[in-house]
Amino acid sequence: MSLSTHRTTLSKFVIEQLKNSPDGQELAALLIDVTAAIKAISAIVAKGALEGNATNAVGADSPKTTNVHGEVQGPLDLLTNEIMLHQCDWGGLVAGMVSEEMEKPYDIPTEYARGRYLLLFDPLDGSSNIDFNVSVGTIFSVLDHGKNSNPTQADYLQPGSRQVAAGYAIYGPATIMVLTVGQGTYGFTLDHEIGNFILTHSNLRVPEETDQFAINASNERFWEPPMQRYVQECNAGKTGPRERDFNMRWIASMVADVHRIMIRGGVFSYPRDNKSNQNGRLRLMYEANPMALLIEQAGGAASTGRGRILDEQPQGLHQRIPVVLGSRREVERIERYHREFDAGTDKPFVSPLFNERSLFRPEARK
Ligand code: AFP
Repeated sequence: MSLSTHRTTLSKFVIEQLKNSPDGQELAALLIDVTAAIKAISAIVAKGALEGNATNAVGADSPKTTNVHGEVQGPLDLLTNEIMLHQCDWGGLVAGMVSEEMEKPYDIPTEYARGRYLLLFDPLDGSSNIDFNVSVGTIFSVLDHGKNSNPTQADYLQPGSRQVAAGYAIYGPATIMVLTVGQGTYGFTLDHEIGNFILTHSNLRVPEETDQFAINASNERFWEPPMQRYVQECNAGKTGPRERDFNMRWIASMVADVHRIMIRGGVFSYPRDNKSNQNGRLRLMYEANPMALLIEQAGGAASTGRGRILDEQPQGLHQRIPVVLGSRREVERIERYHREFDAGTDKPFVSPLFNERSLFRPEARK
């Protein structure tokens, strides 16, 4: 066991990084509360089948609840949601919270003071993977409400560029928390022996060159032509226009896929499709926005395919958004393919299925 006194804990790090920002110490205190919630979630997730409620299995006879997206909520989705709410509602730091698991924003109980921040989160992302022990995570975003009063729904609908902090925790072989307060992206590993997150990944940088992409390839027939073009070119490898071989990885747990990209580079996409929801699967406010800020702060790029995710004006708390993020050059290439498709200059890549009358054409979508 190494108990070096020189290691930087997450608490020390955020207090230091925010010491010159107005209201920075309140934000640091909120991030420390979020960290406490993440430690509790990590402990519960690590118990696996040893603890009755540490599984997401919904028995055949158990009552099933669904969240606002129509997805079945398992016991762990609900428990981790409660942990996030109750670790963060009491300290006079937040004005309100929004969770993937709740249709409406959470109102701070009347007995507690209101703070100036809005906390938005997905308490257990990738939770459909939990029962076979694949990494899952928590994703969160912090917005500034600017006043210590109850927010309206409209107060939450701020573009991601206005986030004052964002982060994710990945519950894998190690529990790692990746955080930004707008001054770079940093990673902290939970030292279970002392119960502290320790700075282990200083100033993360997404590698620019990459040979990897991450996408649910079973949806290929539902994607727009520019995304099909990108993946077909990667799959063509050395013999195709990219003149090199690519690898594909898909864990189906966004935190795990994004964390790999943070470390190894690559591009992650859940693109626009015509399957069930034109905007893909991921939620803007508590999945795409925080990941986009973390990736940009690490030198990468995050786009809808047609524009910067962080510039999107949210229309709803649980709105979905197409996501393309990771190594900057690859994201820019995919944006270019979208531009060429929209301008009709990508003819060699347009199949008869996606011709001028295609439902995917911008004019047909109006
Ligand atoms: P769950 O939290 O319902 O498991 O969803 C996970 C997720 O939102 C995201 O973490 C993955 O990238 C994506 O869904 C996987 O989606 P597919 O099941 O379509 O591969």
